[in-house]
Amino acid sequence: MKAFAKLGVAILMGGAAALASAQDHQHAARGADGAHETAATSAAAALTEGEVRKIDKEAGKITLRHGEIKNLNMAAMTMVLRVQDPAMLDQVQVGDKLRFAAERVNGAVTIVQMQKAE
Ligand SMILES: [Cu+2]
Repeated sequence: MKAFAKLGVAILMGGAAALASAQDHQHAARGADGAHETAATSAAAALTEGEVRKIDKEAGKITLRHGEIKNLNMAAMTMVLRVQDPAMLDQVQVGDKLRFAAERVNGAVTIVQMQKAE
C-alpha cells in the first residue's frame, strides 16, 4: 500500500509540473503577442525553421513543416503558406530546409522573408 501511495503522489506531482509548464508557455506566448508592435522591426532575428514539403509556384504557395512561429502565436505544424513574392519559390526545392519570417497579410499567413538553411 505504501508503494502505491508514493506512486500516486509522484503522479500528482508530475501532473502539477506539466500544468505549471503549460501555464508558463501561455504566459510566454502572451508576452510575445504584447510585444508584437515593437518586435516587428526585429523580425529578422526571429526566423522560424521549416522544411519544404510542396511548392505551388502558380498559386504562390508553399507547404512547410515549420517550427513555432512566435510572432503569430503558432505552434509547430505542417501547413500551406503564401509567399510575398513568387520568385522566392525559385530558390528552394522540396526537401530543402529553410529559415523564414511570416506575417499575417489579409488574413493569410505569408512568408515575407526566406533563406535556405545549411
Ligand atoms: Cu502553421
